Amino acid sequence: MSEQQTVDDCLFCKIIAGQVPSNKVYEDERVYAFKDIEPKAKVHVLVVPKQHYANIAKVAQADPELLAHMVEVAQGIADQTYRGQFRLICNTGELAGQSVFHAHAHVLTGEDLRDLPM
Ligand code: IU
Repeated sequence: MSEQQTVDDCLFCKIIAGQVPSNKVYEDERVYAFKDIEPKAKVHVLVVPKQHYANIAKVAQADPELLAHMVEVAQGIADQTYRGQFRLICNTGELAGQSVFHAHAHVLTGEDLRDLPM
């Protein structure tokens, strides 16, 4: 897939393109990050690659540097909100709980998460 490729019926491609509104918290050439509409923690942000991949394993396979960059962005969000500490979740596949099939990492932070179930 080319750098610019999007998938027409993909919600996250539409959010990245600005066709669907979102609460953006960060953006650069490779990733877009926005607040999850159903937050599971005080800070719940989705870090999404701009290029469409079906899941995080595909990102790792095709572009490991992009995966590393997503983690770096998650760290930056946690640095600004909760002393650099965060939980990173990447549901991979329907049976794992993935419901949007454009790769994303859930960044949970902003509070003590030790009692929050996985
Ligand atoms: P999942 O790991 O694929 O289940 O995560 C998808 C997330 O996308 C989930 O936490 C939803 O609340 C979130 N989300 C959103 O932020 N905005 C939307 O319009 C939709 C889902 I649909």
